[in-house]
Parts: sequence; structure tokens; C-alpha cells
Amino acid sequence: MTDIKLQSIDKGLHGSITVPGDKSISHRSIIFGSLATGRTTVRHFLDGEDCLRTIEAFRALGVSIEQDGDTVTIESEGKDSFKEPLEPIYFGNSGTTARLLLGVFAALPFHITAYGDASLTKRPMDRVVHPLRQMGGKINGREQGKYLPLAVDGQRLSSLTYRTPVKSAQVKSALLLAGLLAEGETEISEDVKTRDHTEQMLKSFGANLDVTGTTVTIQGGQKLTGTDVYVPGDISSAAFFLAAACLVPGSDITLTNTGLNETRTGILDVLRDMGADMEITEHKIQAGERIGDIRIKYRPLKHTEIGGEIIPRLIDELPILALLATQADGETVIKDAEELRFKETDRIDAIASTLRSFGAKVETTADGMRIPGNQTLHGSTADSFGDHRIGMMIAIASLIAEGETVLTDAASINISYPSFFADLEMLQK
Ligand code: SPQ
Repeated sequence: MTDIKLQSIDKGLHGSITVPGDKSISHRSIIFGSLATGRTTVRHFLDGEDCLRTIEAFRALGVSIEQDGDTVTIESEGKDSFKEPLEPIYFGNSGTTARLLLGVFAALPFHITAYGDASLTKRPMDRVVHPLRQMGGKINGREQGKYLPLAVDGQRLSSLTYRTPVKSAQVKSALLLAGLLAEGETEISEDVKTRDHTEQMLKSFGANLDVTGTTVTIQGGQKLTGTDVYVPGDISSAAFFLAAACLVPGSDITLTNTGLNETRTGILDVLRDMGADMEITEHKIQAGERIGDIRIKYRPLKHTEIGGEIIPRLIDELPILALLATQADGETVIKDAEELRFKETDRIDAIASTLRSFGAKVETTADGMRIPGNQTLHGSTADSFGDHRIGMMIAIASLIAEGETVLTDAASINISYPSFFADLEMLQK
């Protein structure tokens, strides 16, 4: 447990930073690099706790993975060279590692047991376990396999045609991975498009897949070839500083080399809608991922309504958007975001209780919240509840709260943004 004391600031944020690599893309670079034959070099990899769990899982399968700062080199002969792990695999706090690797483990000829930390042990795994069982997967655990720890008896999987009942890129990705390792053609459809990094990366590792609307079709048995991956800055990490610039008068910052994949840029659409003073310069596409610089200057924000198809495009940004809403010119409504209840914490409750501890009014609903604007925040002792995004939301709130804020369990921020406080300090110079 680490506690950090924070104060409000009276000078705007200035300067330019590149936030660490995208967490979703970093995980996938290790997964696909391990499944591929040959060498994969990953640059600007996120050296955060969650992604390290994915590296450790593949090392336990015998894959050679070397890490030197934010460069990772994977040497693999593909899945046929994997070995049965001798110890249970630890997924830590990482939902992405757990869901995606269950899709891989289900298809390997091994017995593998896996477990997670206290938070992950409460998050539902049946959303991937049920469809994997339809493919012939044998996965067992508490409450019919709903929760970790889980025991996987790898099988030869058959193909699947499936419409996902939950808005989840992790479910889609787990099933595409299982489909890649299965026999026959697997077709996954979703009602609303979720982040598509798995699809982009499959293509850059040489796989063929068809994407038509919100349906992805993949032929099993395809071989992947190692490649080089550059991981763009994580827009979900950038979001905290985009918000800080909108909150602290006089701010003018630029976040360079940030991922601009359209399935992740809902936050930019909402900020524009709220009247943010923002300029985006897109300069490259690498391995299907759009990358560019975002310059943002302080300007008071308007209230808004966030719901419908945009939700999966900004799901991880809702904690920081809720903080912004407290400073907008009227009531902001967030709806259709029931998935927030299945994250590292129940984020609807965690956001509300955190903002209330700063003295703000928030009304929660089953799938979102209503947040009045023009609220004065008062420094508070606030716990991250072990949730990195709540921890960073508290740190940004402290910049405008009257008096001192004490952030308890600040270490959770290492999950996705180990250099968060160093970057915040840099923008205050
Ligand atoms: O990996 P984890 O713990 O699930 O991380 C979170 C986060 O806030 O970093 C969610 F708690 O991001 C998920 C995201 O919400 C990462 C992700 C992915 O990489 O595929 C997809 C989203 O989850 P889901 O449940 O919508 O598939």
C-alpha cells in the first residue's frame, strides 16, 4: 500500500509527452509474437504490471521473451513448440490476460491451471468459458467455471459461429484466438463494434480474416510469422492528461505518438462535443493502427450525454470523463455503460463514491450515472480500490480540489501507467 499526498496547482500544465504504450496492443503483441514462428520485436511496449503477466504466462509455456525497457524480443517456433507449464499461471489483476489466454489455453494439448488476484477472482470468466465450451473446450472451476481459478484441459477445438451477448473486445479476441487454433471457419459477431486491435494484429502477423461490419470470420490453422510491432501511446492513459488540461486554467499540452484507432477515440469525440480546444495531427499508420499528436488547451467545458454505440469506444475513459462532468456547465448523463460494473472494481460505484468523497454530487443508475456540473471539489483521502483508473482519476481531481488530497493504494497505477507521476511532474515544469 502506498499513500501519496497531492495538492491543487495554480499554474496550467505545459509541454509535450508521449504516454507509455497501449496496454491492449502490448498484450496482443506478446500473444501473437508467441504464437508466430520467428522473431518479433516490440517497441514502446507498456512495461506495466498487467502486460508483464502476459509475458510471464508465455515464458511458462517455454517461449523465449527478452525485455530491455520498452523493447521486447520474442523468439518462437509457434504453438507446437510450447511446453506444458509446471506451475499454475498467475494472471494478476489483468482481465485481458485472463480472457484472451483462456482462448489460447483451451486449444493447447496441456492441462493448465490459472488464477488471479482478489479483484480478478471476482470478475466473470463465463463470458469466454461458455462459448469456448461450445467449441469443445474443457474448462472447470467454481460456479460452473464462472470464476478463476480455472483448470483447462486443452482440446482440439472445432469452429464456432457466435454472436457475443456482451459488448466486449476480450470475448471477441478470446474467440478469434481459439478460432485461429481450431479446425474450420469461426465467425464472431457483435451488436456494437468493440476495439479491433486483435483483428489489426492478426493481419500484420500474416493471417487472413474477413471483417464485414461487426462480423469477423477467421479460418483455423493459419500460421503466423513474427514481425516488428510499434505500440502507439495509450489513448486511455493520455485521457488523464487530456482531462487535466481541460480542468486547469492556462494549460496547453501535446501528447505525441498517441494511438488514434477509431474503436478507441470516443473520448476525443466527447471532448469535442463538450467544446474542448483540441487539435489532432495524424501522421502515420503502423500495423493498421493510426497514430498522431493531440494538442489540447484549457477551455471551460459544456455538459453532454454519453451513451449508445460510443460506449465501447470510451469504456475505460468513463472514470475520468465523470470527473470532467463535475466541472462542466450543467448535468452530464452517462448511460448504456453496464459493463463498467465488471471491471477491476464496479466502476459505477467506485466513481460515485470517489467523487462523493471530494464533496461532489453523483446519482448512480443501473447502467451509468447523472452528474451535475459546476461543482466545487474538496481535497479528500481517497482509495484507488486497487483500480488503476480510479487511482489516476483521484490524482487528476487533486489538481483542482481545494486543500490536500491523500491517494491511498497509489501503487495500482503501475498496472497501466508506471510513469504517471513523473509525466505529471514534467507537465508542471
Ligand atoms: O485487462 P482489464 O483488467 O480488463 O483492463 C481494462 C482497463 O481498464 O484497463 C478494463 F478493466 O481494459 C479492458 C477494456 O475495458 C481492455 C480490453 C482489451 O484489451 O481487450 C477491452 C475492454 O474490456 P472488455 O470487457 O470490454 O472486453
